[in-house]
Amino acid sequence: MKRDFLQHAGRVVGDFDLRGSLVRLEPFHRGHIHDTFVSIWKEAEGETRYLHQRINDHVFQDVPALMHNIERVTRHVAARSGASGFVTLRFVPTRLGKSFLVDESGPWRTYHFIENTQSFDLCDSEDRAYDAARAFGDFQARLMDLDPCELRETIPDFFSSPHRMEQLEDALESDPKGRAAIAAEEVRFALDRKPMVSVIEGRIRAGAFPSRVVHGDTKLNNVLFDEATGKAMCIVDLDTCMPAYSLYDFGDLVRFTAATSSEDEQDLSQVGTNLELYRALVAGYLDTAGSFLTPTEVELMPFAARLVTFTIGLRFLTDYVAGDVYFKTERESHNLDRARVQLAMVRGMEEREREMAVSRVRRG
Ligand code: GN1
Ligand code: MG
Repeated sequence: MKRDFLQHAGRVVGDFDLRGSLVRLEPFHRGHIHDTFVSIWKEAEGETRYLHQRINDHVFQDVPALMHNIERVTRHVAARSGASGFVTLRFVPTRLGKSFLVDESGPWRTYHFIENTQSFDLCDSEDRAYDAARAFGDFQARLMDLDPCELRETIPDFFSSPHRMEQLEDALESDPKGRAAIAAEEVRFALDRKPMVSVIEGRIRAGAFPSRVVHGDTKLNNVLFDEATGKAMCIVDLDTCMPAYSLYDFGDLVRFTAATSSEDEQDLSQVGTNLELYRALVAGYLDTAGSFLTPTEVELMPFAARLVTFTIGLRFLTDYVAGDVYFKTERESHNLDRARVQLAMVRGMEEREREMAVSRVRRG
């Protein structure tokens, strides 16, 4: 990050309704989309930390709608937290009382920092997987009575796998960087699986289950765990809370949390899905989401894992072919590496389809 941008950020955060004097501001390297910073403010009572984000308005073009959704969801979830010990994200308003501000560098928002928690990029135990899955299922259960019509679709067709396939086909057609040939093997793998992308949408159209509000980015590192008790305490990154199919959240959870490697591992021999972690995710998710899922959805859980993994793979592959216009990258073929990981996991899940069936997992 450039030094003058950090200085600029230092000026911007002063426009939020924070007390005391700014001690320090540092970049906080999280996610593929926004620029994130943490600041420390000193007051008479001590020091307080805040998290600031310059929102990526290339990705989220309707920032008021994005902020509307997060405010609506946090209000709803907070009202249903009861004695669960769960903490909900809270914004700090601007000095003018708004949820975000826009300056020449773009839109900015500020959250209270949630102290004494930790997050994990890789899952270290079945208990951790179970707990994360319980937390996301519980989050969805609390959103059950939020009418999806109250939320705006901030990125059109964001969760639609057929749409993601079309985007890949469009990128291949224009091929602005001549990368389609380099990714020929991955492209073939993806196109061969085209029928898969419309399965869930077909079931929803046929009325098998409704669409509902989802979190939409259920990576393990979007759960904050209490440092003292190790228990899941807060769900963060609510940018993609939108109407979709419930199982998207389960699928994304498996994609990331049961993965045996990082999302951009270059050694494909490390890539796969850990079935012990997968079983823990199934059990944890059903513990809290089992009450509202239909039998068809429960049966589709392993398929959703495969479909979401495939769909994120399509998105990385598309961005590689399109010339890295969406996800942040750190190297030339970063998006291709990410796509390879997702597609290798899809292949693994295809091979282990029988073992992943929920009826088997539950019996075992
Ligand atoms: C992006 O930036 P991050 O990591 O929170 C993306 C998700 C993907 C994810 C893949 C708005 O989320 O949809 O699943 O990368 N968010 C957006 O790691 O596109
Ligand atoms: Mg996210």
